[in-house]
Amino acid sequence: MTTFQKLLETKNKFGAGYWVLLDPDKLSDEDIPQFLECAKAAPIDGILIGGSLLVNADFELFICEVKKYSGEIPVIIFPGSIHQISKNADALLFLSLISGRESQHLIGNQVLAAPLLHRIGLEVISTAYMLIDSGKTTAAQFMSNTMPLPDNKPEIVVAHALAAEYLGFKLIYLEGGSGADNSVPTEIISAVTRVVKIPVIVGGGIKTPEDAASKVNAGASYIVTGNILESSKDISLLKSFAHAIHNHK
Ligand code: 1GP
Repeated sequence: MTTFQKLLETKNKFGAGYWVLLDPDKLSDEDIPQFLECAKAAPIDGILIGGSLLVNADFELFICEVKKYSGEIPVIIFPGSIHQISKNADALLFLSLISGRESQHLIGNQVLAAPLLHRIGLEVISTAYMLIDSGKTTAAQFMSNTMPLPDNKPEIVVAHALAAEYLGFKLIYLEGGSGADNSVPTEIISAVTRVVKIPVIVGGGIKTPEDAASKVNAGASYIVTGNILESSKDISLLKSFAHAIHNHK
């Protein structure tokens, strides 16, 4: 079974899946085993690894360390750049930043990465990545030098989502930006999921299980959290998020 099929299976089982974003610069090697014990117990359905800018950590070593303890949870690269590629992950979200008009992020980096991905045989999951305005400049906006889509114009987001589906992307990622003040509004999520058939991931600025559940009720198939677990240092929150996302009805 491919990782993509596995991700779809969790969505079919629970109605929605819970993924956690790990930033190699923020989670120390010593904390990985305990974190993953809690993640397995929660349970979470996917681990994303990546960041707009990695400064200190050794990406490859971090992936290997996480894989040692992740058990059955898929470990998926969420690349902030073409330097974030490893054959030791289970898959990679092959992102195209379709909210922007910057050719390097739409197709240039993908062309550079494709031969390497082919050589190492890593599963790729094509993902239409859209930045949604969230109240302040996020790292993803700054690093990509692109404007986010307005958060009060659902019709513009829907048009991008439809284009993504027609272009054959497997997933859509609605991104408020890591550490965003405001998460993606439920009105945007429901406008998109009413129209497109491919699964929609929502992340960025989700700080409470209740907010996560409201995104799922609006039609999100996968919820991603990152910062909240780092800032609260309370990993029992994993269970609360998983419970809210898996039992949202
Ligand atoms: C960023 O969606 C993820 O790509 C996670 O965002 O860190 O704000 O939870 P947060």
